[in-house]
Amino acid sequence: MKNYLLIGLLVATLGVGGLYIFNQNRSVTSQEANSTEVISSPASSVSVKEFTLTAKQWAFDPATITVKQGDKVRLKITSLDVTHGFSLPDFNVKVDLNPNAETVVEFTADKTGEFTFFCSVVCGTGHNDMKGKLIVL
Ligand SMILES: [Cu+2]
Repeated sequence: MKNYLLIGLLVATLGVGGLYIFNQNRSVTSQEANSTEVISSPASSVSVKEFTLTAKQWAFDPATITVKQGDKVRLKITSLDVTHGFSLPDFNVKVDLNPNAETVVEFTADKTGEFTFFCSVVCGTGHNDMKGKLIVL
C-alpha cells in the first residue's frame, strides 16, 4: 500500500514538473519580439512582419523599421509614460497610445520609400522631435 502511495506521488510530481517545463517553453516562444509569420492562401503567401515598439518622452524604440514591399506590417506599440500618438500618414495610420497599454496597428507596405512616423499627441517639450522612419524596400 505504501508503495502505491509513493508511486502516485512520484507520478504527480513528474506531471507537474512536465507542465511547468511546457509552460516555460511557451512563454519563451510568445516573448519573441520581432517575428515573421507567413499566411498562406491558395493564391499567394503574405509575409507578416511584426514589431514591438515602445514610445516615451521623446522617442520611439526602435526608431527605424525596415520591411519589404508587399509585407503586411503589425506594430505593437506601448507607451511607457504619458499618452502619445502614432501617426504614419503615408499609410493612413493614426492612433493614440494610452500609457502602459499595448496598441496594435496593421497596414500593408504597398509602396517603396522612406516614410516618417511621428507622435501626434502633444506630450511635452520634445514632442516635435519624437519621430521615426519606416523604410520599405
Ligand atoms: Cu508627442
